[in-house]
Formats: sequence, C-alpha cells, structure tokens
Amino acid sequence: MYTLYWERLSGAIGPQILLEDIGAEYRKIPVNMAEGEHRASAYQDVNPVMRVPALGLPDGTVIGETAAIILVLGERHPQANLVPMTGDPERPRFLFWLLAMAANGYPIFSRAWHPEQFTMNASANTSVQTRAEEHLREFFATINRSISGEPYFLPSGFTALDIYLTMLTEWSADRRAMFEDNPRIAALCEAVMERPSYRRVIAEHTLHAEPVREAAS
Ligand SMILES: N[C@@H](CCC(=O)N[C@@H](CS)C(=O)NCC(=O)O)C(=O)O
Repeated sequence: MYTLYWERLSGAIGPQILLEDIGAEYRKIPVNMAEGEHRASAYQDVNPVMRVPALGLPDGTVIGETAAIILVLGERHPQANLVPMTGDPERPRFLFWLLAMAANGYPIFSRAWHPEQFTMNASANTSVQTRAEEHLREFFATINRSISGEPYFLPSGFTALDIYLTMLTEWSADRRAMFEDNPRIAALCEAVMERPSYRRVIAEHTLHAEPVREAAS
C-alpha cells in the first residue's frame, strides 16, 4: 500500500494519476496547506523540504519531489509502461523533459500563484506574477515545439510525461487561450483528459475546490 500526501489541485495530481493507471493500492493523507500543515514539524518528518506531494512506499520509505515519485513508481511497475526503462532509447529524452517540466515549468507556476513568496515587497507581487505569466507563455511554446509524438509527447506513445504536462496545464489561468496558442499541447491534453484515471483524479481535486489563486494573492 502506498501513502500519498495530498492537497487539492497540488502537484499530487500527477503521482495520483500514475497510481490509478498502475492500479496500485494507495491511501491519501490530506495536508492542509492553507493552515500551514506542510510547514509543521509533523510534516517535516515526512518531507523535510516541506512540499506536497510526498509518497510513502510500502516498505515505509517516504520520498518527495514529483519527478522522483514518478520515476520510482514507473520503475516499480514496469508493466504499466509509464516510464521508459534503462536501455530504452526513449529514456534519455524522457528524463530530460520530465526534469524540464519539474524543474522549469512547475516553479514558474509557484511564482504565478504565490508571488508573495518571491519578494519582500508586497507592491512587487503583481510584477512578479506578470513576469511569471510571460515565462509560462515561453515555457508552453517551448513544450509545444518539442512534442515529437502524436498526440503524445514521445513518438513511442503514452508515458508519464503526458500526465505531468496535463497536470501543469490544469494550473493555467486561462487554459483555453493557452491551448489556442499551443495546438499540440491541446491535442495531447485532450487525449489524456479522456482517460478514466485522469477523470477520476481530477474530479476529486476540483470537487468543492477553493479558488486557490485568488485566495493566495
Ligand atoms: N519541486 C517540487 C515542488 C512541489 C511544490 O512546490 N508543491 C507546492 C504545492 S503544489 C508546495 O508544496 N508548496 C509549498 C509552499 O508553497 O510553501 C516537486 O516537484 O514536488
């Protein structure tokens, strides 16, 4: 049994979809980020870098970082074909883009949604957010150009990259406009959003969801 440390509309979306696709048993432990539970010492014992999600493995090991969680799940469940294994010619490209999405794309959303965390000067919040929105446009344009499969990211077919990218698009302030600008991303996400695993998970995340961005700014 896996344990997913979870918050609505957080980066737990991607790992949760993987768990569903794999058909793994898991339980969710909600982390109330609005109440600051992710910074409390109990959660620091789970994930010392105080970020959500984290994943407890059946042997009791707990790991954070979405990219690490995705690699570990993919490697523990190779039959699900979500992560190209060592020796697969697609693996280097997979690793590159997974890390690019996690290390470049995800933090831009952090700046767009929580500009106050990136400046000591409250009057600069809007400026930080506006710059982040520009960076998001660049990021998605780069991703759109780099999709080499059809409709999925890699020519070999559906992988965890498609799940990760679709999760990122969930956080777009105006996803429809972003899709219009980036037709390959739109086609990829459309295919992912039809999958039952995606539908189940996103329904849970959006049920009674607070308008997080407005609440944060
Ligand atoms: N690099 C981390 C980023 C995770 C992250 O930033 N998660 C957000 C929630 S979506 C978070 O925990 N933020 C904590 C904070 O803002 O203090 C990952 O890929 O897991």
